[in-house]
Amino acid sequence: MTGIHLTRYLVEQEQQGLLSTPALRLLLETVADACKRIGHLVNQGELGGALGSNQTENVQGEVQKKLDVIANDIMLEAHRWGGYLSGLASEEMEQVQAIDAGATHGEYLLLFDPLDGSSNIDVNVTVGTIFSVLRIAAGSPASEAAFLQAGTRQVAAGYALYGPQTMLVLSLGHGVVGFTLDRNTGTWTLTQASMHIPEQTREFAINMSNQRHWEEPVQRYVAELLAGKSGSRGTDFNMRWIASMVADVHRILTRGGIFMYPRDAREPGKAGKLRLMYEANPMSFLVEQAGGAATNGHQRILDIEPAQLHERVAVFLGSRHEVERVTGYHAS
Ligand code: AHM
Ligand code: MG
Repeated sequence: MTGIHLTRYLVEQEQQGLLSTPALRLLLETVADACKRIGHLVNQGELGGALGSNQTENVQGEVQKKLDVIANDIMLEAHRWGGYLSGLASEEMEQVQAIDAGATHGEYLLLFDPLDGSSNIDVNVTVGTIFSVLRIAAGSPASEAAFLQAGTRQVAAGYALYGPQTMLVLSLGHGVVGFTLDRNTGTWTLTQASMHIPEQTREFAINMSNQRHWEEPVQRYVAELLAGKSGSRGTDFNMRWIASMVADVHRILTRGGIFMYPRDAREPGKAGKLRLMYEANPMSFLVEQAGGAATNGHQRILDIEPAQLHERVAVFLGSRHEVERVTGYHAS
């Protein structure tokens, strides 16, 4: 099946009854087109004049990079007249945005992180766009309340990766596939027909500089990984931390591993750093669809009933055995 283009893949999924409506196909193609444009700008770097920071902060109080804002605008503009969406929400916008496309009322909602890992843009390290698609009941207004659905209700999720290769990784709820952008033809070409995360791994990802702030279960788990052969696990573990969740998750979807961003004592009022609706949910959907697991240390991430659009969550995801082990430590 590899070698086919995104459009053909989506049409085939539709013919097999694996993609609910033609509108969803067109919506996903619009997302993919927008990602192509964002990827082009990232790739242009200094030549595109869009590197560096704005003088603005987003709703999370983080300084926005110019490309964060431009990527957000590209995604908004791409969907303004499509008619497939009822509303959009993003890391870079405090409020949800309803779409007024005249007589057409879309039946879907799109949540996205326009440029994940943006601290890496200026240093030419992989960043990406994460997205999640939900359904909205016909005729309902695209208010914030309409977006607050558990991750199990996602009808599609994925990310684009702007790295040595530009890729699009996607799940419609029947496995995970990967497309590579062919720069010669400008087409997303299927290169990974079935991405699968091995159950076992000897590789972990966590920002070790926060170690002193972690809770006891995470201390215990990481200590046994670091002890390696001489400790209770009896084997050595390797560590990677790219500081772009998309890139870390892509590695895990490719060769396995466990990714952790736990809650910690720096900001005890917050459940973690990463956002549930447009980072943890879509990534957990992909990871589960690839045979892995994703929890917040206590429960499956996809089962969390969100209370707020921008709420944060602790994240443990990747190879099933390791995620189950660290989750078990939270219970004991
Ligand atoms: P961003 O969406 O503002 O880029 O922040 C999210 C990113 C994740 O991609 C990554 O896993 C994490 O922040 C890295 O955080 P830290 O700098 O604390 O290691
Ligand atoms: Mg992000």
